[in-house]
Amino acid sequence: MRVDVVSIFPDYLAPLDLSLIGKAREDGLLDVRVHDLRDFTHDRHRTVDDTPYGGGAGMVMKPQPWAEALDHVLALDNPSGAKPHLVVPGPGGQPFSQALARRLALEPWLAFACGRYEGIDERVYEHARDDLGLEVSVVSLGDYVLNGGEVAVLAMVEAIGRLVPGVIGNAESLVEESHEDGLLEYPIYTKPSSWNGRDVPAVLLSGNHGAIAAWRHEQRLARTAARRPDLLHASHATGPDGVPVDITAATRGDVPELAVLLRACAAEEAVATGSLDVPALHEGLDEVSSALETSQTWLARSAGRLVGAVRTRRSPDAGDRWEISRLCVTPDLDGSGLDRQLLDHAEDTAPDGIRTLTLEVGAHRTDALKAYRKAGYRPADTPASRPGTVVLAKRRR
Ligand code: JDE
Repeated sequence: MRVDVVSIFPDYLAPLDLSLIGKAREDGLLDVRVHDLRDFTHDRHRTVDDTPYGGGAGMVMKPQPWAEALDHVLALDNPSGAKPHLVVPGPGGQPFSQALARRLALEPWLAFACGRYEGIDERVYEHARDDLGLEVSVVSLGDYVLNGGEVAVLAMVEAIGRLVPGVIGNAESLVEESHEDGLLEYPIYTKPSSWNGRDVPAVLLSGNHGAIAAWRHEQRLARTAARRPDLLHASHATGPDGVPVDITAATRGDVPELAVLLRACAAEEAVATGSLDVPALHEGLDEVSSALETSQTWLARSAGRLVGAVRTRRSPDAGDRWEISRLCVTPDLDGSGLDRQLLDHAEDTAPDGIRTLTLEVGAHRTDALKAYRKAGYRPADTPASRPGTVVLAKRRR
């Protein structure tokens, strides 16, 4: 793979001579060339920046040196016959990831443009795309600001370079690593088995390979849930035990998603009772939205995904009664305990002075009814507001 890097600090890229990437360069697997942007200026001060049109803080990199630097890079010998894919590190780019590294590792030729100051004149990007015919990607290492793209290029060339065939000897060492399958790595240990009063987990010394694999998978899930809940896909969810569930008050922005969840629960009830007389089935965005004004809706989210909801309000008829309704959990988390978690939350948020808690629920939901009985609810005198439901009540402790 051919790599060209343009920077006003070419020495910053010196680490590319070291370690695995340096070895790959020696072996001819990577052909890395670093260019000084100031070589493409023509004034005595070798100026690469100027003040921004429209005002604002800082300086902007001028287009002309960049255009000449790109022309120079394109004119260099290139065995692949292709044009380079131009990668510009910047905080406003698409996120760099293992998946993007894998795609870029398939390119025969990458050119990196290291910006400094506030960034590069926008016309450089347009020129590279429209006039030079390059594919241009602005890529971010993360949501923070560096002084220049050089450190980002070091990271990207290392992540991409190690994926080039031959750079890493053992293909297996690539497969098992973090981010290749969406979970973080399990904790690892080496000898001695006891060090400074700390023992290696006994299961790892047991020789029981099944138990070791199960333990490692558990560790990966727990670690990912704790450090990177955003990585946890629903397919890994084992319910509230495995994935932390966040319960927060619903706001206007939650309405579309919440309406879909409530429809799903209402549809289940309609199917179970053979009746379309299920109020939640007929509620659209407006009803769900206006319910936020007259009652409190709580949402359960697991790794960002809406997995449950419950509605509470003080009874308009009897001020000492707290009405809990629309208790709804996604089908894949049925029986996970999330239902009970939401009910507990609905009870805990009842204000002082509440004597009775009521819960209206579909009469067909026998498992749920059993669980509510266990939670202290009994059929109430209050008649159900519609067929197919029962009202349960319990005294507040
Ligand atoms: C790369 N994540 C962050 C920084 C910049 C204010 C100050 C500076 C090409 O334009 C750039 C490049 C860089 C350097 O890269 C990063 C980075 N991944 O900071 C700025 C923008 N605004 C502009």
